[in-house]
Amino acid sequence: MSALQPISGKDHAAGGETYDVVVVGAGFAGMYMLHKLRGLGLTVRVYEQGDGVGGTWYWNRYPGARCDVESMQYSYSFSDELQQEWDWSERYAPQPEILKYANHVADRFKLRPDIALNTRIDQATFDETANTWRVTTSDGNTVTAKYVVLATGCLSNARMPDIKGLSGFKGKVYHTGHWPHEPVEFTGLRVAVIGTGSSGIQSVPVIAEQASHLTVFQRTANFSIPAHNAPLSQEEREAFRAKYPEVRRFAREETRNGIYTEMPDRGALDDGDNERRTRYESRWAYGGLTFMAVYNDLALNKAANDTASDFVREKIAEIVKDPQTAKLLQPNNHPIGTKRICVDTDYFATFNRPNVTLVDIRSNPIEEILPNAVRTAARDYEVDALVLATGFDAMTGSVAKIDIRGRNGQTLNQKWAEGPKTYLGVMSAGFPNLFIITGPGSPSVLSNMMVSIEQHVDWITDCIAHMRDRGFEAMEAEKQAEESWVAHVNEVAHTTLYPQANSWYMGANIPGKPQIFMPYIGGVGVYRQICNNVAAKGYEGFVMTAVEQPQKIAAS
Ligand code: NA7
Repeated sequence: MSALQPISGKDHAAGGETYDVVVVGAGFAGMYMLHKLRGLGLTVRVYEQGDGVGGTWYWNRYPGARCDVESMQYSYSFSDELQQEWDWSERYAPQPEILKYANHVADRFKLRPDIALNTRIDQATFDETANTWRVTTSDGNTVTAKYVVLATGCLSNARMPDIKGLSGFKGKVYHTGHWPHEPVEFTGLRVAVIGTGSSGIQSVPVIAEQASHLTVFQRTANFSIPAHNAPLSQEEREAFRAKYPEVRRFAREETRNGIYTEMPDRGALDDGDNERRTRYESRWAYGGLTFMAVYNDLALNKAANDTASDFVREKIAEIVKDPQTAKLLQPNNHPIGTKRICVDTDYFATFNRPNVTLVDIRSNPIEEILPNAVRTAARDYEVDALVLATGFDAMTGSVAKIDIRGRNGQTLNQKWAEGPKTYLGVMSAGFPNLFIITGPGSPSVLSNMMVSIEQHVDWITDCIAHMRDRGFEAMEAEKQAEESWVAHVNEVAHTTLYPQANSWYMGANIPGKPQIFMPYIGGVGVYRQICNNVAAKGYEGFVMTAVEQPQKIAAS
């Protein structure tokens, strides 16, 4: 008999329900995890703090929010019926359409009955005697589960900047990562956007069309490539669908970032100036994240990277009419691609509008927010509304908000005080039966998240089935395996240019956060192979334990 029979019912000791698995978060990771675990016949409860499914696409509903991976690829591949029947309207779907897709998936696979909305998980404590987790929800209930899966998302913990006077601002204050569900109207208002990462870059052109005046406060100029977004025709969709088997296989197995694209076979310095320029022009005209795939050494070799960085800087100077504004918009403190490259629609051209002003807060920092203005060292800018596009406590922020206690009462926050430590990004030693989807130490945010989510969910499902079939009660990463993996993740990161940027990949956007390169940069295909090999070797680097058999008493 398997050790893990489907269980559900009252746990009298805890006073709450008992499940095989508790999943935290009902974004794309949590929903697929639920679907797969149901396939094993397990009882699952998903807890979601929002009042709807969709995770990051539920919260990030700021003007202009859309995906930076093409929608035909930023979508589930696990169900061919789903990928054949869903019609994406544009090359890069806007946020409302992605949220609609998430809701469609929830309905189509009848996921909702097992998802508790408006419920935050506050605490999870491992019971070493029972090999189970006691999970406490924000409404004060405690449930018990053999496994907990953290599907909490990597960019889900919006970060409010610590700016003096912010709470005393008299107008409306919005954070792009926590946008209200009610319509927001900027018509006739003087608006400030603080922050020029992806969220700022996507929202600025849209807000500029509504506001009477828009002031953009920029601390760091970012590289952005035009999306060249456009409606998808039925023929384009059909053509793409016809090649789905190969697209999906290639994205999973052969790529670094989970995006089906041409693989570069040469370095930037292998071409002369004219040939290089032609290639960059052609990728610029194509648009999007795959700009970095022109050459195979842009993330590795500074001289190679400089050629791409210079090209984009020149493009900015061509687009922006005022030379001083153009200069400020040209990124100059990090190699292109070492902060997540942005994908925009008319971002740089927006600064040619008479109602848009760019303020460089690197040379003139914001000193405080007054009730009606943003005060920099140089002057005050009167505004009626503030948009904070200041990003997230990425990768670890949402996990850190839960009080997770593993063996010997150690908290995950204590263990990760000097930076996240995981084995393969899926488990942390000392926290048995606790899985993380797209956690630090996995390709995660460096990839098409859909590809990485599906890979982790499939791997975790296989792992739980393996344990069930062999009667294992607990699974845990070995400390030694974890240490080697953490060292490997770090070592690979430092063979690239990525650590040269003060990015959220490094935790550098959060004061006091340890600066460790968090995602695994070895590539999606390579990583998948490593995970598959680990599983094939009986989950090498993990310890699995069976329940202790009662001692037989010798018959007298
Ligand atoms: P990002 O990429 O972290 O961008 C945040 C921006 O806000 C960035 O320009 C920051 O400047 C700026 N920032 C942060 N704190 C402050 C303060 N206190 N004062 C002024 N400016 C500040 O977040 P996004 O939401 O745009 O994008 C996150 C990801 O979502 C993106 O990569 C895509 O994958 C989707 P800094 O660079 O730190 O100088």
